[in-house]
Amino acid sequence: MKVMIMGIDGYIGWPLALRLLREGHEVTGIDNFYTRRRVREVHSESALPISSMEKRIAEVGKRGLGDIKFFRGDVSNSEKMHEAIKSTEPDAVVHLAEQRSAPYSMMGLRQAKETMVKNIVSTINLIYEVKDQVPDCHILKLGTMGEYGTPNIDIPEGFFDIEYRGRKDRLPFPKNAGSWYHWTKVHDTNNLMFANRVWELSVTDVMQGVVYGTRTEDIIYPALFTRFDTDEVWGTALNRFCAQAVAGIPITPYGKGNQARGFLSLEDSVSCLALGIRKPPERGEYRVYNQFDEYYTVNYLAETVQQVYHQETGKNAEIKHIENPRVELEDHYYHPENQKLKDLGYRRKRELRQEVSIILKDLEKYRDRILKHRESIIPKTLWKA
Ligand code: USQ
Repeated sequence: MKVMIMGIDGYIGWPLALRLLREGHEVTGIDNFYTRRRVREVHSESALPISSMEKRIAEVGKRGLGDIKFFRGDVSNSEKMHEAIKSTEPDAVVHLAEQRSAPYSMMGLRQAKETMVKNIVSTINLIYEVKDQVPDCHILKLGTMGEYGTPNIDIPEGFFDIEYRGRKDRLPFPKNAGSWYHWTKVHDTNNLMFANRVWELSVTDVMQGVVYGTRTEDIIYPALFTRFDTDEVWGTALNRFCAQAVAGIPITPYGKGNQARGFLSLEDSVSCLALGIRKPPERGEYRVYNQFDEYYTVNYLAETVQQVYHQETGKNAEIKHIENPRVELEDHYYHPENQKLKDLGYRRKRELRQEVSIILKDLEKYRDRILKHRESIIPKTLWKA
């Protein structure tokens, strides 16, 4: 299949490209290096060193892993989007090219607007290009589990059956996001559902949990590393906890730390996306998966990192609860479903502790890079500011 990855330079985009090449797909990528720039702005960098896209592609070619065609450009620019789709005519497009940080979107009006425009416009650009040029193309769009929020009832996969005043219907599950970023994903979902209804586009809307890990089966040596962020804006919970342990600074559950989220490893994320490509929806179908492996509380993850770190090194990592910079429930019911991917054939590859051990070992070699940017790890972005 001809697959285009929007956001090929990102944490998930790059390993997905490696996986799709190995599975024999023709891979095209587009990226404007937005995340690299924005991470530099918060005085941080990827803890694992990554080379330029040119060098990455050359490395892949040299090792005989395949050819990647690359477009440099911003997908919220409709001309760039048009050009990329026109010259590629993909069978499937994976859209990972959105501003992905909740804290970034909460910094102020400029960042909130930027997140709204980049995210919603890139998806509407893609919808129109697919409708006009490649109507049979499968759109696989990265949404987020955070679209649902933390309701006091079970979370189904996209839709649920409801009875109200004696009548029944099957409706989209109510959304209740916790940042401007997460709301943009809700708006994307609405737009994709509508595009599917009107033009019968084939869509997979992936409600993904928080991803962790340094490796996939394809990242077998450092020249193939994907980025790994540790700062308060671009780093995510478990990855940050591992970096904090390795750097000898306290692990930071926010508030009480009883807040739960769905999590999955980078390997599982890439496997699931590749599975979604291999097994597309029916023509004209809109399908939703909840893409996570297990749900955990932040405290459980902090303690797991502490225990694994002690086992591996004999050293103690400190856990220090800090005031929650976000507005979120810290004690709540959480029970999302994730049956659909299992039905398609998804099975987790490694246990949480094994994965944490791999992350810790990888980061140990780059401890100095984490420490160099230690100021950027402490939360400064406050939801209420
Ligand atoms: N948290 C801590 N300590 C930290 C960092 C985070 O306790 O040092 C807590 C947060 O308060 C939150 C939870 O961990 O309750 C998750 O936060 P996160 O920063 O790991 O993830 P989040 O901001 O929700 O966003 C990330 C990705 C985003 C993706 C989302 C999936 O950045 O792109 O959509 O995970 S989900 O969380 O399921 O919505």
